[in-house]
Amino acid sequence: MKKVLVVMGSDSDLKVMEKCVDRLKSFDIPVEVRICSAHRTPAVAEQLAKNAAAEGFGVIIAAAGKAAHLGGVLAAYTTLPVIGVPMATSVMGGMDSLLSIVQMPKGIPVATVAIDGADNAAILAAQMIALSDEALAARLTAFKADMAAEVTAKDEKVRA
Ligand code: RP5
Repeated sequence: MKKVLVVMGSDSDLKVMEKCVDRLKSFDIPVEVRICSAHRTPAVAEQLAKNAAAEGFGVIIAAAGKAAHLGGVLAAYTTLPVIGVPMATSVMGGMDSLLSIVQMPKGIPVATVAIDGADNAAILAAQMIALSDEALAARLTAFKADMAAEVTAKDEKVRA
């Protein structure tokens, strides 16, 4: 199975991104976590992205805050899909991160989830990997059925 590379700009992003890593692991997807900054360690970012496909990764998830260019820089050096996770920030609440990630120039997309959307980034990555993995696709189908059952149970409770 293809692996998922989870990169974040700072260890201060780890607390939020643990949800992403945990969700990927819950689907039995192999995951590697790295701290790498588009601005402080740009050469490392370049190498990570350039080597990712050859190292067996199928998707890259990039979390960053403020001037959040990490996902865009990684996407510049690979044809693997890159999912961006904007981190909430103290000054602008994460709108700075969101706009930095989502407003990519034509030709270099970064699939952007919600501010602090770590869980959805993992699920979207799993759906991408599942395109060529039937067993994982079945696990995703079961995951959706469980979510539906939870909502139905709550609906039945309020209607009782
Ligand atoms: C970004 O700036 C990081 O991704 C983090 O979200 C934010 C703060 O980073 P630190 O000051 O904690 O290194 O680069």
